[in-house]
Amino acid sequence: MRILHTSDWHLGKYLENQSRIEEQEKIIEDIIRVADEKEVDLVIIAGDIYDNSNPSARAEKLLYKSLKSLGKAGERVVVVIAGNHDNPERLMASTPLAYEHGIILLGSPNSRASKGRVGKHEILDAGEGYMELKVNDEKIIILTLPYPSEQRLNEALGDISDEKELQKNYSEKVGQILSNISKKFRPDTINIAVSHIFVLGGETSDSERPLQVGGGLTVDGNKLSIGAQYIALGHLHKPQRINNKEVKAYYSGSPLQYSKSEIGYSKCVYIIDVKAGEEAKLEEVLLKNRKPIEIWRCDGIDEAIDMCEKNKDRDVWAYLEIKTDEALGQSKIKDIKKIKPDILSITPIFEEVEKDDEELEALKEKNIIELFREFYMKEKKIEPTEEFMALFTEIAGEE
Ligand SMILES: [Mn+2]
Repeated sequence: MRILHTSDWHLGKYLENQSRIEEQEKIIEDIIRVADEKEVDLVIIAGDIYDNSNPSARAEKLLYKSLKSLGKAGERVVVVIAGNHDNPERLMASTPLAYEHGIILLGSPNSRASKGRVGKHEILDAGEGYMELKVNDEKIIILTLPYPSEQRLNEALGDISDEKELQKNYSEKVGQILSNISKKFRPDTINIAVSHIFVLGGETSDSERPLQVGGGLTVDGNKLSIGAQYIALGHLHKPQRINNKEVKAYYSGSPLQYSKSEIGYSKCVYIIDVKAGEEAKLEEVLLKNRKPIEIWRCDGIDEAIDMCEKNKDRDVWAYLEIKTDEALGQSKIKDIKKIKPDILSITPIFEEVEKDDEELEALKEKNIIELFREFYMKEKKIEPTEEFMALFTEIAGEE
């Protein structure tokens, strides 16, 4: 069986108030072309389909159109799970229309597919967190763990009355669910899993919303050691294998650069060839970057205007950083954006005044109270009051 693994489409996402929907339309056309050319049997989209829980009509239309093309009138099966950006119920709402197109949508860890026809194929068995499919004469068991928020995780674990069970941490609970459902794996079937989780040690970028404030919802890679031939993951936007040699689990990454921290590498989808009882083979198919994000560093406003003139016909997004010793006026900013509307932001970089050794020595001599008094006078242009200084002294913990 040949599988295409993609994730983190983030349909409807904006970058610094600029819509990316046209780029998304094009990149998904590319992914559909890869699926066709490679004659893929099964497509997995591992979460973060939309960028937020209330997607625009245009984003929804793009998803439906894309899934329909990927399903190819039921010739292919498409499995979609929710990520932390998706609303699980919303994602599953089109289920009544989906099955005959070969599309299975799963929102929560305890969501289940329906047995029976899916496009031209069949779901032989299904329960919470797993399904057995018959795709063109091959049988495959897919464990499905859509984004497990702590609440959804506890719901999936069912009635936990035991205090000890409740005390288990996130990673242990995810491990427990995976190990439970992995009992469905059989030697005569292809055995894979799909989830949207953050595995410890993964390399992050600036466009993933942390799964939880403080980033507590991480899973130890060892918990994924469940006998799957391949685990298709979503959440991290850089394509990567998880940091565990025993487990064949990959993040496909997002198909587009969604932040400037994603400039230094290519985006891709994975094609996996897998048979029952054999090791899965993986191929990385690179995606074309039609509109890269760039950072332009310019020495002064004139050089910045020059840079925009030179690049105005190139299809790129640009962050503009301008070395300057004065604030940039609104009219200058307007001028720049007129030349190159795809400037994402303009940041003035004020040069640090170099301090000579003598000045540094003098600074060392001063205590924090004196330094604060000088700083205050420089900023406010007046002497701080005695009360104010007393308050600062108290906070600073000095005599
Ligand atoms: Mn994401």
